[in-house]
Amino acid sequence: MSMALSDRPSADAFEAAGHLERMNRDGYTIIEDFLDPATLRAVREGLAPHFGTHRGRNPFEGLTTERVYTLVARGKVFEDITEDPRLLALLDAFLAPGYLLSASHAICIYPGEAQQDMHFDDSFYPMPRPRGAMGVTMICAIDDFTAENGGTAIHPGSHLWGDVKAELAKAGPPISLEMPAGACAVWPGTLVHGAGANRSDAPRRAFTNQYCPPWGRQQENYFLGVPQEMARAMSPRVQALLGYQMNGSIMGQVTGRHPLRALVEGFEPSVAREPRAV
Ligand SMILES: O=C(O)CCC(=O)C(=O)O
Repeated sequence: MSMALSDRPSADAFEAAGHLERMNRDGYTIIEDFLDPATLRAVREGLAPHFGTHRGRNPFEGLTTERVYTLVARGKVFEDITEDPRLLALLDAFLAPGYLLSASHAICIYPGEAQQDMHFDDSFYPMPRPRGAMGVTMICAIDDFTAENGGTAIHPGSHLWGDVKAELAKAGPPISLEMPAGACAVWPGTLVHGAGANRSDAPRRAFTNQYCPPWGRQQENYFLGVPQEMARAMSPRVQALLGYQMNGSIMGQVTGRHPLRALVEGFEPSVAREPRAV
């Protein structure tokens, strides 16, 4: 189920300034009413068939945690959230125009899971810290986040840290991100955090979208992961967020043409038709 156009959230009544102030000062902000009850229900229903089939493959994914990747292509509700105007208003302040969706997945932390290693989400862009954010993360609670069930462990203010290892060694314990189901937290990719340990007797479900600069490599390869017929049916903004856009006049071209041409029905790369050396 997806929202009717008229019910879609708008950025008009959204107080971006307060959120941006908190992101800059504390390294994160919480949008309490991010999902209305109908959208939260649609998210739960959309994810139900995917949960319960596997576990993470290493301690970072979480050996008692389940992840469902490429969420943006798993339902209209996830597409709509990916281009939510309130979220885009915050992204606009941190990332250059033409920013991309880098990762989109659901995370279910089962009881007994240990705390994930502390990390920051744009660490794979190897520019020294302290620095501005190269990415922005949104994590949305599908179940209430509590200190017991794995609410994300975060170090407020750590987005300003230089040497993360040295700072972690002298930092006190992290705080737990506690928020109700349907709320989301947004932070610059420099915030030091990790999924919390789940000491409760119920799973903690969430989903997260990460965004990166227009010149950055995305974590997920959406050209291969999202079938072209699905991408063709997405909104122009979501197509652009997946990478069907140019950055300047060169980056993103497909054999010298705009990448949106690759979404035209029947598209075949020109090299498939043209002479080829032996
Ligand atoms: O699930 C969470 O609370 C955070 C997960 C996380 O930070 C990650 O997997 O990179």
